[in-house]
This record gives sequence, C-alpha cells and structure tokens, in this order.
Amino acid sequence: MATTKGTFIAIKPNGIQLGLVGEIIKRFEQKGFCPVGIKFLRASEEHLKQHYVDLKDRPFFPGLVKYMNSGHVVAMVWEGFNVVKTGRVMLGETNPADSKPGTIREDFYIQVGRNIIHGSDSVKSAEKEISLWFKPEELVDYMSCAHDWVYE
Ligand code: D4T
Repeated sequence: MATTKGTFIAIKPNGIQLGLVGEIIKRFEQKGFCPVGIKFLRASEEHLKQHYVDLKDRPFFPGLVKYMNSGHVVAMVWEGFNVVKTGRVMLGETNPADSKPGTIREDFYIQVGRNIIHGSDSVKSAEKEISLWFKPEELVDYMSCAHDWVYE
C-alpha cells in the first residue's frame, strides 16, 4: 500500500470553540487521508509539558501549556502517502500571518499563540507524539474502499 506512517494532528481548544472540527476533518478526508484514531479529551498540564518538551526553555512555553490546557482538544492520527509533510502544508506556517491562502491557519486564525491546530513536523516526531497520545489499541487498521481511487 502506497502510504507512509501516520501523523499526529490535534485541534486546539480554540479550534473546537470556533466550530472548526468538522471543517478540519473534512479537509483531511477530502485530501484522501484516512483517520485511524480520533478522540476528544482535556490533556493534563503534565501531558502537554511532555508533548512540548522541546520548547520548555522558550519564553512562551508556560502560556502555550495554559492555552492547550484551557479546554478540550481533538487528538487524531491520520494515515496516507506523505501525510506528515502534506499535513504540515495543509496546516500552514506556525505563524498564521506567514501562511499561504487555503491553509487552515491562514483561513481561520491570526495569532501565533492561538494557531488552532497542531501537526507533527517530521516522521520521527509523529511516532513520538502518536505514542504519547494514543495507546496501540486505540488505533484501527483498515483500508478505505476509496484507496484505489486515491492511489495509482
Ligand atoms: P505546533 O507544535 O502547535 O503544531 O506548532 P508548530 O510546530 O507549527 O510550531 P512550534 O513547535 O515552533 O510552536 C509550538 C506552539 O507554540 C506556539 N508559539 C510558537 C507561540 O505561542 N509563540 C511563538 O513565538 C512560537 C514560535 C505556537 C505553536
């Protein structure tokens, strides 16, 4: 099957409050990616500190953890060909002001500290993030019936 491993995508608390869950899932589905895990949860501060451990010395770290812990998130794993890289392109740049039209961050928000969605930035971080957010039994293994219409 012409796929790479999955990517971890999280809709942040303000993405949920702004009613963007359906729109974001729709974009990944329409691109041809498959959801293999989706859950709705409020992540603890400890969990978020682990997720963002590489940023722990940055001045915005405490505010970032507080923002991510301010409400629920939709945690997802999506699979498909080049899903990590393409997922990042679909999200847009870290700073929405630098994002291209048509990307999620450009279309729906304007400030870096409220950028509505997270996506793994490499295959290595995707593996790390998926195992931090999901137990193996929470992920399904299936092939979409549209597979042959998406892949050559
Ligand atoms: P995430 O991890 O949320 O997908 O964002 P990115 O991968 O695009 O960017 P990042 O890890 O560098 O930043 C993580 C998170 O921190 C917020 N942030 C970032 C912030 O509040 N102020 C800043 O100056 C930067 C650089 C936004 C995303």
